Amino acid sequence: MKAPVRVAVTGAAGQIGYSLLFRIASGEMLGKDQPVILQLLDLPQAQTAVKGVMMELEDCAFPLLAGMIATDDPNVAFKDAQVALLVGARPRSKGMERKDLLEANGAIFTVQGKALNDHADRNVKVLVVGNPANTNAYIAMNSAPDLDPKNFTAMLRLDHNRALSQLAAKTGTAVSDIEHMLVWGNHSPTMYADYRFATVNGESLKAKINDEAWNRDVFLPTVGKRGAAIIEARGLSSAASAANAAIDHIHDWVLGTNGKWVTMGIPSDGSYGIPEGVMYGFPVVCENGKYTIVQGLEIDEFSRERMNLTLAELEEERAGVAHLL
Ligand code: NAX
Repeated sequence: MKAPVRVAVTGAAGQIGYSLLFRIASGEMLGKDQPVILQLLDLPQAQTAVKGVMMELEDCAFPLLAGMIATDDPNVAFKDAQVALLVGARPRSKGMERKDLLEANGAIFTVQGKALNDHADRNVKVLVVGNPANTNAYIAMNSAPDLDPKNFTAMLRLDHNRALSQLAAKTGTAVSDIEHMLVWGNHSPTMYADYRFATVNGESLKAKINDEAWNRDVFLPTVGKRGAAIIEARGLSSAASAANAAIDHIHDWVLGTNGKWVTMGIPSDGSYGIPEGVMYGFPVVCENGKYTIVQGLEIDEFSRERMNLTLAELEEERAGVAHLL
């Protein structure tokens, strides 16, 4: 039996937490032979609800669940954590300005970044889901000077998966037959889902669709505004699909993608002209617990425009939190 992996999850009493924890405990994230210990963080007023979730986790009698704790202290939650899923964040309330939202989340992610810095395993893999995910990840990364910046990532996988399913529907193909699709930039409606290099069963997807107006006027807005469409239909924000994307992200980062491209929000190394350190969605492949940016893709004029637009938004958010770091 392998030694258990310590997985910290914040926002454990929330909607995404409720979809996520059971799948982690059943082995879907780290493998069916990998025991896990769950270290659950939520606010003091949510501790009773976390206890309820833990009771349900117990009642599943998962063979791979080797232990769990609940706490409202990030220093406890992140102790020796090897994977940290930062889901809990301050939602935007009515009348709240973007600036106030950044400020409120800045307060959370500076503290959590420092707690990771001081207590987590030195190779901890951090995924930030809580919005604004890229900027929250950027704040956490910059609050953890002793950890490798590469260990901090933001979730673009939901956008990636949403784009895949739209493309499969458009072309009447299976999601699993589509390869080399990617998403650039911020997890926000400005993201740029790019299928110029995508193939379906080896054939060019772009050639198959052959409709630039559809790309611009239907596909990109549909993927970009999918979160809002789900809130409109369900009365609640996407939770199960977000949890699923988080599972995919960590699964692929830890266990590898076998050459398949996936999208991760990662600190830029300057590739594709994206300034170093910006937490930006890139196409990557993963192997041996490490991701590598797919290089050499040609950037045409339309793509550069879209990549710059989403970059400008991230730069603006970055400037908005600069005083916190
Ligand atoms: P919920 O409001 O259901 O749950 C959030 C939980 O986080 C609550 O239990 C709350 O008490 C807790 N929390 C708040 N501040 C905390 C802190 N400082 N430390 C620990 N826990 C804290 O939201 P849910 O639907 O689960 O969504 C969670 C976050 O994911 C939100 O920020 C949401 O915007 C974001 N999303 C991100 C997505 C992505 O693709 N990156 C997609 C889905 C989702 O919208």
